[in-house]
Amino acid sequence: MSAALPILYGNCESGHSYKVRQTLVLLGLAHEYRYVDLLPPRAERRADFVAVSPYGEVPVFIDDDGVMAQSNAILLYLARRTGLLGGGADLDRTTQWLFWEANRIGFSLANLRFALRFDDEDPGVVAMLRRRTEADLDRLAREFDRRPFLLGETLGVADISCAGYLFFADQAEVDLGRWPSVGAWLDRLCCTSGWAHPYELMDPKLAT
Ligand SMILES: N[C@@H](CCC(=O)N[C@@H](CS)C(=O)NCC(=O)O)C(=O)O
Repeated sequence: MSAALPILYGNCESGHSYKVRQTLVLLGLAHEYRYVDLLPPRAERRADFVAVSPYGEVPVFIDDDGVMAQSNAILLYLARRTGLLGGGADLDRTTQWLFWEANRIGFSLANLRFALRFDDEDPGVVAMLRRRTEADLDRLAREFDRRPFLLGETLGVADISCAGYLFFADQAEVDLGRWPSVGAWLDRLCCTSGWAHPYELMDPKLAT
């Protein structure tokens, strides 16, 4: 084993980076958080990141096993390696939710927020993303009408992933008050020891 800590490259506006760092924190896995400024063009970002990043995006996670990108792939890797947060007997259902998130919330709400906050708003695109976000929240609400967490009684990476971008709902002009069971689930997550809001956990001052 190398003595070097695992490295997470991320950014405070990136819900995908937040998902990984929140998982590392909840698992108690020490790591070095390296901040990547995403404003410069890809080739001009910090050189150590450009050298390792397979897709030019954050997050990127590096440990003794190598370099990994794609937030949900990293979550799956961490859950499987530790057998925790849905990585044990529930691994197949965890995988199912992570794939859902990548195609739904991680697409709809993430891009709705991006369009409204960082991009030129194309009204047609915004309307499509809003419809899709609302459908995704309807779907999540059906789960939390029946169970406290996506896998049942305990928190897993499926929850961390599906919740990640919901902490930016206000920036997407989405009122979560319409989905009270989703709000109650987010409250349960926030009560979990070690849980923190993205802007707190991803604060550049905590990074190298
Ligand atoms: N599917 C990827 C999405 C990663 C992603 O979209 N990263 C954004 C920040 S949230 C990024 O690096 N944007 C900068 C760029 O594309 O140049 C994942 O789940 O990790």
